[in-house]
Amino acid sequence: YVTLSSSDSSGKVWELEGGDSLSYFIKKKLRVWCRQPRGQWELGMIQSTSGEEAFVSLSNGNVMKVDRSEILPANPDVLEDVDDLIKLGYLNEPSVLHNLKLRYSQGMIYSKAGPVLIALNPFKDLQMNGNDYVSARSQRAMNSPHIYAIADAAYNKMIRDEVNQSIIISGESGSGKTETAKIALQYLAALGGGGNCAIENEFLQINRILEAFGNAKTSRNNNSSRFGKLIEIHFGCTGKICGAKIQTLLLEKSRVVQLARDERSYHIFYQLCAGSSSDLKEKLNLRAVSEYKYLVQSDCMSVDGVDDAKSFDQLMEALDTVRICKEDQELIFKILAAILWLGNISFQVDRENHVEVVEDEAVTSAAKLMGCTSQDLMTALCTHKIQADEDIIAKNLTLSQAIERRDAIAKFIYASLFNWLLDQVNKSLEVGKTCTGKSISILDLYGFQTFQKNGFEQFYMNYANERIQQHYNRHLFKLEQEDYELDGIDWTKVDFEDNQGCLDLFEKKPQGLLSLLDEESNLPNASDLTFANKLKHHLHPNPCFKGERGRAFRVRHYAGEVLYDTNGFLEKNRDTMSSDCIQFLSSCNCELLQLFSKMFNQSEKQSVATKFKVQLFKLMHQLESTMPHFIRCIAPNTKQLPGIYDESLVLQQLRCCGVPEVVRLSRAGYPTRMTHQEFSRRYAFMLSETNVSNDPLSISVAVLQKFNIPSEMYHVGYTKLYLRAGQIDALENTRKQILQGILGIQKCFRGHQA
Ligand code: AOV
Ligand code: MG
Repeated sequence: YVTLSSSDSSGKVWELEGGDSLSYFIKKKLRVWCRQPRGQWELGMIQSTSGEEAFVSLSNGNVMKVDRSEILPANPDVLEDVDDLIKLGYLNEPSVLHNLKLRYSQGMIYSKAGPVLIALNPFKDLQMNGNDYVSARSQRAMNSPHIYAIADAAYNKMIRDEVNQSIIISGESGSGKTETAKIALQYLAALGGGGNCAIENEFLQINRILEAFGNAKTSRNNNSSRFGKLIEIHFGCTGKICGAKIQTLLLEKSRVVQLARDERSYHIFYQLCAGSSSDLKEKLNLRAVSEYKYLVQSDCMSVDGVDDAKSFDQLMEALDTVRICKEDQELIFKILAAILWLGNISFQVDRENHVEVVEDEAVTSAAKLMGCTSQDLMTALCTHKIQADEDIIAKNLTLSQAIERRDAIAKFIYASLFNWLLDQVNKSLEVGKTCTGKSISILDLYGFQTFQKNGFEQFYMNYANERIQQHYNRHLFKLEQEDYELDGIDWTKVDFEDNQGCLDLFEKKPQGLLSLLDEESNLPNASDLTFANKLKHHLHPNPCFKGERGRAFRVRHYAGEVLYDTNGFLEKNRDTMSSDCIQFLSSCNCELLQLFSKMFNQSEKQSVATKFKVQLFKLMHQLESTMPHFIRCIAPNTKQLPGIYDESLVLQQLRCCGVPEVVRLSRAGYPTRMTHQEFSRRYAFMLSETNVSNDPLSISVAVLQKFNIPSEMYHVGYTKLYLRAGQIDALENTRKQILQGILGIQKCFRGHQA
């Protein structure tokens, strides 16, 4: 037989080993993969060999001469389309790619890689997530890989083991995380709603609100999440949903005032302009999108296939659902319109170089919407008031300072509005006091991203992805293997790409990226350039870091290298909102603005990097106490089009999540493990009374023997019982049958009594 060696750490190739293996392939006329000059793999058959070279006839009839290192074994036809990569006879890159491609072309976007669900983005509606499908799924045994099966497993485990569960969805930007999260949520709502569609509807509406205010078109994804979220669904003792809570991770607020080409600001602005009634338009003095500078700067005002006006109608309905009253809705829209008008405010410089606001419609409209006089607003934008002892000194600002101040106010108001909305949503979802059960959390963050220009936003979003990756590695590789070793299982270690080095680069104190950023942000004369130089000085040499010319630096992330430009890093990290601006907002005759300024005064004044890290750690800490289920989303192309499967793009994403390593590990490993106590508590009743001893380990062994679990399918550890894939399901089925039998007898017995 041909044996396979493991991939090297970069995951490059699986080698064909053994001296005469090629001749075996020739003799048996077996198929092989043969690497083409441009890197892609083609199926073929070896005809002859000479030294280190082989002649391979390809399926198109051509014969090519290749080095034997460029040949890999292919799977026989019967193993062409397996729903779990574990079942592949030969686990090499071309076989994995081919398998997923074949399934993708048939509309099967889900496959398993051991415990991990791989979800390829179809970029089209596959009609497989409808309501009927939900009920059909929950009734039928779930044999094929699907998000439903993952959600179902999480639900059953929560009920059975009384342990909180989590569904952790990761993948690059545009790979389908948010859609996947919605499908999981919908399924759990159907399962835990007990036939009540209200909960399903409420979740749907909440997603609408969050997406309108927190998603935007980027060059990667027309509906890109610009905030991270963790939805925690709570279930009561009977398994019914009794509430939910949404936690979020930093919203990208720079988008409100600054857009890259071909990108849009938050959907809500376009929806409001397109969909509001003429009455509302008049109240807000609202114009077309093209008249607002904040929106027009990117030259991209509409998205193919998106009807902003219709979305606005849906949004209003959603706001009703979460019980935001009409008055508050109008306040929200006023604030949004005020932000748009703020963006249109322009400045001029007088002869003494004093900056002043151009008194036009923009400033009068903004002031009116915010509930102040134009004069107040103009003063707030052009002067900086400082408290000096008893007196207040007003200092004139420069032109760039005034612009910065205008934008800071717009960003502050928008971010506060987002947080306030989230509070309202959470109030409507509130977990009842009687809810004593367990929860399932669904994590959906912003995906890993590399653009041509990568700034502060990409920096912290990619950092969050490093943390998620670490969680994934820890649970799938580290903890699993540590367990085997501790419990005395003979185990050959499976290596994986650890990203600890990169996380250290970010988090080490005092000389990690985040600490150095905070340090530099606190120095009075620091600039983005001095920050970049500081990084180069302190972080060199580090395998995950590379200083570049000028203000740039490079980080080697788990998902690839990213070149960051430090332009704007310090400013965005400080995120200052001067106290006189806050004072001004609190003086406005608008309930929400007053509330926002109060919330600001109560909040902790930390740098953005520090705040982000705290939020992220809180989320991760919460996830640590749950049993994770992993879904890896994969974007088959960057064009966001159906039917295109870019092999190298898919491959790169599969490598990032260590798919071959996960498969190898679960093939060799025991995915189910329970302590002897847990196991015996659940299954002891299935033994006849005579052979029940009190010792959990003996009970475990007795159950295994009684139900004929083959000895190679389990391992009895010191503390736990380890079972190979599929074994627990068989046992659970038997348990169900026995239980149904017992219940049947009881019913029958009661019937007789009556
Ligand atoms: P993301 O969440 O992973 O990106 P999304 O979930 O927003 O990606 O998916 C991007 C787009 O792909 C969606 O708007 C849909 O058009 C399409 N899509 C994704 N999954 C499906 C599916 N199961 N069925 C049909 N279409 C789908 V980001 O938030 O940018 O990281 O930051
Ligand atoms: Mg998303």
